[in-house]
Amino acid sequence: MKIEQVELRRLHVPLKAPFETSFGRFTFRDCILVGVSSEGETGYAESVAMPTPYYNEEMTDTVIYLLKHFLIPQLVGQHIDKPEQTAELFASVRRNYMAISALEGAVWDLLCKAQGISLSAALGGTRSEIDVGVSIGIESSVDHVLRNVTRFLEEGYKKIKVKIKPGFDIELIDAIRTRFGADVPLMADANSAYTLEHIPLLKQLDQYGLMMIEQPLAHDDIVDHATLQRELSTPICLDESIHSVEDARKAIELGSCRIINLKIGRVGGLTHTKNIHDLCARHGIPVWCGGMFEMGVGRAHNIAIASMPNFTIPGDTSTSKRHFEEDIVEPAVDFSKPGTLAVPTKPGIGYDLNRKAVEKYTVSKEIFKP
Ligand code: OSB
Ligand code: MG
Repeated sequence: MKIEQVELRRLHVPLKAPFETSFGRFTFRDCILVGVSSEGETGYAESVAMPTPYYNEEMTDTVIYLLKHFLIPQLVGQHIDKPEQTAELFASVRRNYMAISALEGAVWDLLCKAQGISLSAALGGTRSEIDVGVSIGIESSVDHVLRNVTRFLEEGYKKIKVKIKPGFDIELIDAIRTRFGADVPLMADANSAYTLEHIPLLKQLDQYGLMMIEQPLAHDDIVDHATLQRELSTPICLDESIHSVEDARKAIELGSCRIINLKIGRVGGLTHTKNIHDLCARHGIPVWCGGMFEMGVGRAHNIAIASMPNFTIPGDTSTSKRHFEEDIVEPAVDFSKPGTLAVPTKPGIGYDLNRKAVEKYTVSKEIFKP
């Protein structure tokens, strides 16, 4: 199909409650919604970049710059018949994976809609339902986190992930285990807040039977993580450090992790996500789908990838109401039964835009044609 038009919107959507990590505090979603159109169909995707360059080097403004000045001009007017062609088209761009991913994901949705198949089916998804976990931010007290854990366990979430940082770690995990018992599927995400000097402290976590510890060391490291993994019985899961299939191959070879958190935006799109998924499956490394406060369109993409066979651990693919009063898709993303999301079978991402909500939250809009 010939790509006829790309629409770029920036949306500002408040989070229900501020979310704090070791690298910053978020109060709203600064979302880019991309629509790619051809032959009367439009495919949609979101950028997952944050408003600040503290998760990785990208941020909303750099994503918009890349899209406007490099990526969209290369795509409009092109004939695209296989979704993998978009990844090839942008293969010579270094990094800027969240920008590439926003456009690439919209093309996948467009082609699936044109062919009448669901995104899950196109990716080789094998699940009709996925198990769902939740990510809980750092709070001003351990008690506050305990209250959040109670609430999300009651809602049915099947994995609890808590954010930790030095000074807000052992006591927190100890309190959760003491209150909720050893059987709660529990993990911690450090967002790179530790160094090898913390080995004695991190070893203390081994006694709590965590499913994994996510990204304890530097965002650009896979060497020290291998050293740390040799010292820990708790599996290390990498998030920030994995940007490509090559990163994943090297991390697996070095023994830097036993699990990988896959985020479509962080690795440059669905084609690369699928390739990393397949590589991990061949090496017996389970993967799960991370979250970046996606709105409904991004959530729908996440649900589709989580239906692939090696996504064997519940992801951070919580429902719309976890972070938002109102979503930009209808119906909003909600449990089919507690802790479970149904994988859509409709063409493409399987959710329709809630156009009224999209308009309400749009702060700027631009249209590109050949
Ligand atoms: O490290 O997984 C992370 C949010 C923003 C940036 C990084 C991360 C996160 C989350 C939130 O953990 C997951 C979510 O609820 O979408
Ligand atoms: Mg993480």
